[in-house]
Amino acid sequence: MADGLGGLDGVVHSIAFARAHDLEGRFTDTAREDFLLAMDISAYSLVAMARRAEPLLEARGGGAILTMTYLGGIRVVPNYNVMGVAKAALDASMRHLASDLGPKGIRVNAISAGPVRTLAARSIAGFPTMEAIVEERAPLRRNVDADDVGNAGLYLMSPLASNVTGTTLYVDAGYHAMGM
Ligand code: 0WE
Repeated sequence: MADGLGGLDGVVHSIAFARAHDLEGRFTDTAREDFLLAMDISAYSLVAMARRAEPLLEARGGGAILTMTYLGGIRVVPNYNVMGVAKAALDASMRHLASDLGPKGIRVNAISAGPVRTLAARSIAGFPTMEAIVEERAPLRRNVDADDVGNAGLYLMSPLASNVTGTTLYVDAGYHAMGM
């Protein structure tokens, strides 16, 4: 890859999973197996991906890794449950990877998006209610769409963010700033 033909400039990590029955009811009732499944797919996958991407990014003289997180990793969002715990692990993993890979010129960041209406969102009970709450309370009084997230992702992956690493960029119409 020293020939300049191989390698990667960046990698976007955008995968999460919890059993549907764990995204409702009490977090207290989460089974060990389901907890580990959510952590494995939603948090460890970033570590596994970063380790494999590292030599490919290094071959290009550095690069960027981006992951997708959610407010439910730092605060209690009803029903987010085990996914909140997995996002907390993902956030901490992002910072540790930023520390490890920074000396190689590899930046690692996260976007914390507001709820986005996607295919997966359709199966989440109470999603329309969440959209209504965001429209009512977020400073910008509107919901976030995929383009909003894509634009912020383009920034973080680009040289415009050349000295930005180990951080979370909120793309949530300002919702996270509110206390009530
Ligand atoms: O991270 C997420 C959801 C990710 C997700 C979605 C599903 C649906 C289908 C993970 N696992 C599954 N498993 C399935 O079987 N979000 C940020 C969106 C989301 O999900 C919620 C939310 C929000 C916001 C679930 C409960 C409460 C709020």
